[in-house]
Amino acid sequence: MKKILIFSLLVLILAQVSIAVMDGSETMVRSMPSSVGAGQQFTVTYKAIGTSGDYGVSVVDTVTGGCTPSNLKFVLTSPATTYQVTMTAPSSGSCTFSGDYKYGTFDVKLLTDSTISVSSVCVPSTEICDGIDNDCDGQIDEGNVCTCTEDWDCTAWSECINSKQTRVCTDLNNCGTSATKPDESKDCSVGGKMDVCQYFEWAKGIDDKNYCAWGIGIVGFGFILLLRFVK
Ligand SMILES: [Ca+2]
Ligand SMILES: [Ca+2]
Repeated sequence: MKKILIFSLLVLILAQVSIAVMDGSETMVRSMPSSVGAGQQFTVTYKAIGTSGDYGVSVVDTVTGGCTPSNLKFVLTSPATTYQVTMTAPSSGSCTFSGDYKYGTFDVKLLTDSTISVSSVCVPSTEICDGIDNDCDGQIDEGNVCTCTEDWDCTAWSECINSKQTRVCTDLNNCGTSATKPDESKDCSVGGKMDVCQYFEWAKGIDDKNYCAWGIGIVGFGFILLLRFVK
């Protein structure tokens, strides 16, 4: 009896937890390019917003205008937050997406309608990461174009304030990552005493710690020789 009570309590707690992760305010958005060439493929992305923990959302989308497939039905479950579909455009016209979604046992909500226009011909351009077959070869975003290479451009170092110099580095390719981002701050000294190496570098207008270390080493070695000679 005691075990049954504990088990029931556990089920009740878990039920409370699973209810708590969704409150009905969750939404879903659909995104796609605004235009596509005749017969080209394009990607439609569905993104779940406001979810946390476990969830399940069923989506039904109807496509008119000749884009295929014309009926989309899927269930998106945790931990994924996006679902992508590859569509093929007709020879001309435009396609409209209209549908709805439903999180768990909450009410059905409407997706905002989306329309994509289809140009009569596919005009080849350089393949870029945009969900469209830009070069009209039948493949979307091929050639690793979605693998972004960071290209950092940094401003000059600021004046030395509170023993720190700063600068701002910007990724010209806007990858959204910072794997190769240079340092944006470094230690510095101003108005204070310079150590022997800093003085040496300042006097010579160089920035090479090895140069200074070698100098100290040579002077030290000479001093030792001198002591031996004096003996
Ligand atoms: Ca392509
Ligand atoms: Ca592309």
